[in-house]
Amino acid sequence: MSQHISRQWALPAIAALLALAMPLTSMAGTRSGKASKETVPELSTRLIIRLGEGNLDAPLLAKVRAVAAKQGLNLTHLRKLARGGDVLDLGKALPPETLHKLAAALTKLDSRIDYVEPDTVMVPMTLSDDKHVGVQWNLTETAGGIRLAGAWARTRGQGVVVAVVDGGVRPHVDLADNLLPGYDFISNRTAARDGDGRDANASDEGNWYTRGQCTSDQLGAEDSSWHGTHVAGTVAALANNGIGVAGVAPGAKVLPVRVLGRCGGYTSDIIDGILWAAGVAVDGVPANPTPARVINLSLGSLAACGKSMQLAVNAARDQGAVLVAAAGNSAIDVKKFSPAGCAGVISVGATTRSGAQASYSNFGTGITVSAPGGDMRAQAVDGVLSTLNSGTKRPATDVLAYMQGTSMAAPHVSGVVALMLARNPQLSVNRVEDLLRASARPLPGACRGGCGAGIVDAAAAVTAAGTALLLSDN
Ligand SMILES: [Ca+2]
Ligand SMILES: [Ca+2]
Ligand SMILES: [Ca+2]
Repeated sequence: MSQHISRQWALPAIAALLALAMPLTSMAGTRSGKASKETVPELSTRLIIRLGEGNLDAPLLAKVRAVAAKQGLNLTHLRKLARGGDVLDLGKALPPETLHKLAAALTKLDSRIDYVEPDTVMVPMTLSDDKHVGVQWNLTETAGGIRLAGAWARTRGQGVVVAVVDGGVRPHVDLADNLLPGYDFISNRTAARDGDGRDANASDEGNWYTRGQCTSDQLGAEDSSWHGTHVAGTVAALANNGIGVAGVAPGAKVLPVRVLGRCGGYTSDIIDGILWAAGVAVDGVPANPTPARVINLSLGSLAACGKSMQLAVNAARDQGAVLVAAAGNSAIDVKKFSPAGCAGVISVGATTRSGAQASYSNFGTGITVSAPGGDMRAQAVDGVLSTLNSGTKRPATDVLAYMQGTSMAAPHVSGVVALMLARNPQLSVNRVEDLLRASARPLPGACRGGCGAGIVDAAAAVTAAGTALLLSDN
């Protein structure tokens, strides 16, 4: 298997995609080292309400509406959530602190109300998006890589579905054959850019925005990131096809679940996406014909895990899905972050090419394991290379590009979990986490504040999964 890996990265193979990327060379390096976006408080127009018992009936909704009206808000009921709770729209965007106060006041309004919480906006966990072409140190190098070759000798993830709950995907030539149809859960048509609410087409339509559209403090404009395509490529880009990159689990299939559009995505859409990915029925959406065993969440917000998100995580786990979340890029304790700070989620910190904790990575006892997220401050090739699109707004041509962030670290772990489950489909959600921790290797570089059990080790994890298989057979 290892000779196949080296052939995959031979120069002629890379040259094929380099040709596609040529028009982009003038952009190289221009967006490196930019401050992370997810630390900026995002505006939300929505609340989630959940009752301890019964349904949100018209009289209770009227009471809630009356409180909102006193603050000049025209509150409306948007829809029910898949596993209890309702989404309310306030008619206008409020800063997080205002929304929290309103939620707290509404929680106390009636004894039937279990809680009201902000429908927090989550964003991708990427730091930068420079476009270059080179080698995949993250999979192979001794210092910072995940020791993939030894795992591929046993499995490439055949038969496992990995949901990428993200911004949707582009049908990149080095990825398309591993993409399932998926679904688009973005309920806001402006954010979705596809002219409607939820639909069966999970294509990424571009998440570019102009100055002042997305944040309360009027930061600058952003080009489309094609983040979901990059994350999906790290999970399962095609291997041994003579072009581009290889994913961690090229035998697995990616289920694209689109939840992030312009300005990010609402928690209410993300939790419905998570539930659907795991095989839970969601109102108004056809049943998922290919439920995922692994759910990758390279997204988040600077907010502790909310009750609605925790309930969704619990329900997905009950379906047998392993949830893997980016720890976040704010260099703070992961417990202040969601969904990485939720219980029952495999929370992934980021490491560099030399195997040290990445300076931006969140940390803490809540980190399960670490994985390559890259650090592009010195040079772009120290980032994580994967599939991307060249379009600055609308999609254009297929390219490969380096990105960095815990967004890039999480799909390494999702891929490794897919390899483990292909090796041993009987592994429980808890057993996967135990084996991942036990098989991780210590960081060869520095870590402050907690990097979990170490850098995920694909070869050791797959071996551990196989050993568990032998034991369970006895
Ligand atoms: Ca749509
Ligand atoms: Ca769509
Ligand atoms: Ca390839």
